Amino acid sequence: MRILLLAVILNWNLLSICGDEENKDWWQTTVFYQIYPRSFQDSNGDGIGDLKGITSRLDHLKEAGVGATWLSPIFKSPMVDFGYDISDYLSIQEEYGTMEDFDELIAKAKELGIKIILDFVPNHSSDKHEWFIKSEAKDPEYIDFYIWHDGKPNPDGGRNLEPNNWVSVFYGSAWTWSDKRQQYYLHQFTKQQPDLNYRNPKVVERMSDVLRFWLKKGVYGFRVDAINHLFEVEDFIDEPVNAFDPDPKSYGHLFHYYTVDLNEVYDVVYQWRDLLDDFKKTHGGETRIMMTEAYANMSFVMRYYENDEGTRKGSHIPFNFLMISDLNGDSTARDFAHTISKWMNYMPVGFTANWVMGNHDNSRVASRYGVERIDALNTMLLTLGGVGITYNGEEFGMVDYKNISWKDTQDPAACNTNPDVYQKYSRDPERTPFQWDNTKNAGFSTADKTWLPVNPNYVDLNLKAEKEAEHSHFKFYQKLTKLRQHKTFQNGNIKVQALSKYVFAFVRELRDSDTFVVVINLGANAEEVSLKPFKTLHDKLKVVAAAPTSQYHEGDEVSTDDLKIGQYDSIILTDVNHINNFASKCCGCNMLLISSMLLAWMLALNNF
Ligand SMILES: *[C@@H]1O[C@H](CO)[C@@H](O)[C@H](O)[C@H]1NC(C)=O
Ligand SMILES: *[C@@H]1O[C@H](CO)[C@@H](O)[C@H](O)[C@H]1NC(C)=O
Ligand SMILES: CC(=O)N[C@H]1CO[C@H](CO)[C@@H](O)[C@@H]1O
Repeated sequence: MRILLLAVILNWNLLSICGDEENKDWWQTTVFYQIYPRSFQDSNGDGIGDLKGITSRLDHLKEAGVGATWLSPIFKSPMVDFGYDISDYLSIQEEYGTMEDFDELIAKAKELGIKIILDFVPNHSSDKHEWFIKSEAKDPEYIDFYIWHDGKPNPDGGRNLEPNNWVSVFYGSAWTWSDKRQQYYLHQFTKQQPDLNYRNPKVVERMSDVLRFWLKKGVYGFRVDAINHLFEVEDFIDEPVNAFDPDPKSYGHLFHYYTVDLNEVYDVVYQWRDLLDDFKKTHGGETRIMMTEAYANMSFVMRYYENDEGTRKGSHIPFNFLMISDLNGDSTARDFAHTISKWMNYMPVGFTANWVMGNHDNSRVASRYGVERIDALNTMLLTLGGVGITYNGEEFGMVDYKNISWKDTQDPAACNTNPDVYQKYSRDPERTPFQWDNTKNAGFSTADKTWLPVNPNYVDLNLKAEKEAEHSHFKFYQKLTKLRQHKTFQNGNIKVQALSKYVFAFVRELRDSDTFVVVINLGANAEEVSLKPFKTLHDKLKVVAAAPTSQYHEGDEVSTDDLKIGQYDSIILTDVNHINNFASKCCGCNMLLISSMLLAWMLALNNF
């Protein structure tokens, strides 16, 4: 009897392994779309995008096949760093609209089934935030809300010297003297962005209140900004010098061992994850998520998923910046295959991959990889599996606008430098207004002057034109967001292989489901490749999607052995037979067989 029970349990367990569809949570298969509100849509003609503008354009996200959007900061701010310097975490910046506009945005998004994620900037506030003003005035409640330091005694007499050699990400010293408090305060970004002190539990608690406030408003989570900068060492020692960058004011001049990626960071992330999970428990509804921004190495990034012991969970989506940091237009197919595998290999088992191709801090895909590779990158983004993250405009191939004069330059990372070198530092080229159509200001605004100039190429390159064309980047993007709803793309595993210097492919397969092969040619020459290295494919494959410039069309049959692929082409193929050849058609039957054999074996062992 005991043995029989054991056999039944065993059988049950084995059967459950064969279940071919995992129950994925909404965020695990969604395309996230980053909106840069200042440049998305202006509704009141002041040349600056706003919330009403976003609400009026949400249909576009729906049409593109996007499921959620994260908005760069919309909170009250003196706009020194375009909203990344927040002076009130709980109210909306006037030029973006009102709290009512925000509620309307949430309501419209809900109607369309699009989830709103907000940018959360915990590292620092604005120097105009009430907390900082009170901290500077030594109000006892706020006295330790920021990182204050007396500095080092000055051998020549006079005001103390800066505490150490730390520099700001945006160039120059990370310390600014406060005449009022007669102390230095730390700022890892501009001097108008004083760093909050997370060693003070009151700060953590206040910021948790901020999260709860917006969750109650109906947002589905947060994209957490510059998270790895949250803590600095307590003894404020000098950072070691990197001889390759001789300019002592430049961020590259130091190795940042004491100001980023400290162990303490993760604990706060795990606490905020608990907060999100608790919120769901208390208030019901779907999972609220956290996406974290940290430009760090693999060991550090992976710890955002969970702690080393696997006992605490953190970020649902620790941004995968490998496509930005490790690859560019010169990368070969082997580089791509290696980089894709790198993330998959480092990621702890059971977690969800994500792919970030661009954002408001980096050159656009078309400018980093070349306009010829826009479709290739969108193909990867949407078929590699897990979460895809698109920066607004990339869905139809917007390019950087590099011709912005010193006078028109807005980005503090550039304005902090000088007219000779600013272009090297400026993030304005990827932040220019969204190109909706070929009317005035690309349909972005009716103003005579927009906050950043509109790229003059909008006359030809705009969303409307791409919607009207028979083949376009945008139409291909739509095709891909539809295709990725297939259960193989959602749940299947991935095998990636470089087939030549410029051509690589990956197979997506899942037991009892269609197999897909994605083939990408990054090079300027047509090639013939064999897909035989993927041993599970049949001899004939069928095209299910092809890039707009492809020689192929949906339904074309191709040979696995000898596949012609045009320059810069991306195609998606499926087995003609439409059923995975290695999977058993009757998983349950097999398991029944195995377990009866086991049972027989046990019975024999027990000498029944
Ligand atoms: C990341 O950096 C840390 C500290 O510099 C180092 O100990 C670790 O080995 C690095 N990990 C990887 C994957 O490079
Ligand atoms: C760059 O911008 C200036 C005006 O700001 C314009 O006169 C010039 O033609 C532009 N150059 C290019 C290459 O677009
Ligand atoms: C990479 C980076 O610095 N991203 C953001 C980090 O925070 C600063 C200041 O808040 C922003 O300016 C960046 O966009």
